[in-house]
Amino acid sequence: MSRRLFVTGLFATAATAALPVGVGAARPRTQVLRARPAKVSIGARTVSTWTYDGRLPGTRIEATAGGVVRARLVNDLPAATTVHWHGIRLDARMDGAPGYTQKPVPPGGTFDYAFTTPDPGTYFYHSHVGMQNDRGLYGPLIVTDPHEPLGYDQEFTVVLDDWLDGVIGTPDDALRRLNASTAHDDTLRSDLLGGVTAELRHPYYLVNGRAAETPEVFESKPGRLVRLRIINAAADTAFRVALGGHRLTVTHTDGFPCAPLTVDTILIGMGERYDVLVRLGDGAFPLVAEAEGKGARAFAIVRTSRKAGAPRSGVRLSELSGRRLAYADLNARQADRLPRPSRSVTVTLGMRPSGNEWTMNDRLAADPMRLRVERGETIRIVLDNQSPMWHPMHLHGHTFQVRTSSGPQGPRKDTVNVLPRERLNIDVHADNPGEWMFHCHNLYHQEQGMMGTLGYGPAKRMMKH
Ligand SMILES: [Cu+2]
Repeated sequence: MSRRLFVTGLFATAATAALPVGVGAARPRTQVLRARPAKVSIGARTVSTWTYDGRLPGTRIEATAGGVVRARLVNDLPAATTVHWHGIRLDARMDGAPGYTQKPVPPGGTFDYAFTTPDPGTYFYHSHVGMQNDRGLYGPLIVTDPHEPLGYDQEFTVVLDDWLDGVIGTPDDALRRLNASTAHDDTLRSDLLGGVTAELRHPYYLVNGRAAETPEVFESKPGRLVRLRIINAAADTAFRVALGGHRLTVTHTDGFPCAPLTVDTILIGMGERYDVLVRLGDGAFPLVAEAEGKGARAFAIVRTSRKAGAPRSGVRLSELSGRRLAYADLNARQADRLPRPSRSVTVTLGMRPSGNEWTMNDRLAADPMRLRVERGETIRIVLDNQSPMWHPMHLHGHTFQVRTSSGPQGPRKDTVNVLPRERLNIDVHADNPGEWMFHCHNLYHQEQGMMGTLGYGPAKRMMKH
């Protein structure tokens, strides 16, 4: 009896993965992602790095809600790799989690990803092997809604990144330097993030692969209502984002709609996404992403007038210190609110005395914390940060609801920033069987151990690789 139920469950998953459904879902073409070393211009200089197809960011992949993404990873790197589809509630076999859902693809190998994208929204894809995401191995993944309820005239994808590869060595070199010391750089501080905010200074901060000196220019017209899809693909940098002379109406958090709210600035952690609407004025406006606690910024220009002079990258913006979005301001729409949790588990975020080992329930990635759930239940995870740094915690395969109060409120998200000494509740509805990574999206913390799992049924052993 139970076996039959199990098989039925499997079939349901396979059918969902294989069949495009929804309005106008044509058979999609296969997107080839060739991971390869390349020299790319970040505007300020040319750097040697690892990319998808020699582009930075990788190609914008567009899908339709209910449709299917087919992507062939071709690995021309000198190292094994995978692609993770960040935020997508997909079939676990397609999640690109090395050691959990697939063996990393060796040099010269290929892997065919095919999965349904059930929920519209702003997502991204990136390598999930080692420090590769702090190279150029990332790109936007936009899932459009065939019944898009938002009216707007134009949209821009704004991918933020911190950059060191090919400038001060590789990210692997940077990780080795961090591991050789027990100290933290005390000068990287932000009150917003509760103290020391990052592991290291990146020499450049990028919008769509371009440094502030030679910025990306988004062209539009006065009076247009534009949708900015803001993605933080950085390894170690939270950004405070503002558009000079404008306020931002937040409409989505991590792909999911929220009750619209207008603010001056948003703080976006690694792995988070926000969609905002802006009615543009007449001129050339600075789009600033302040690298929080790092005394530097990513910068782009939104231009609606040919005549207006270009703003300088160092321009002071009052919006950056204006009203800032807080999680407590955000509410998922009624249809996306999760049922009441039936039980609660605590996940303690910690740091070992070495200063470069980060733990979940006192465990490191090599012998990870494994939360167990049963399909259909809703659990509350209490994220209890007893470490001295903030952590953007990301759960694969699910979008949880952040509970900032005891009521039904709170946004749907897949990545949430937890400040030092903070306890934050997230509710997870277990509707997507698999063994899922649950980790800090500070890539340095991830590689220093801050990686656990959330899985269905009895604990499984990791694959050897
Ligand atoms: Cu962390």
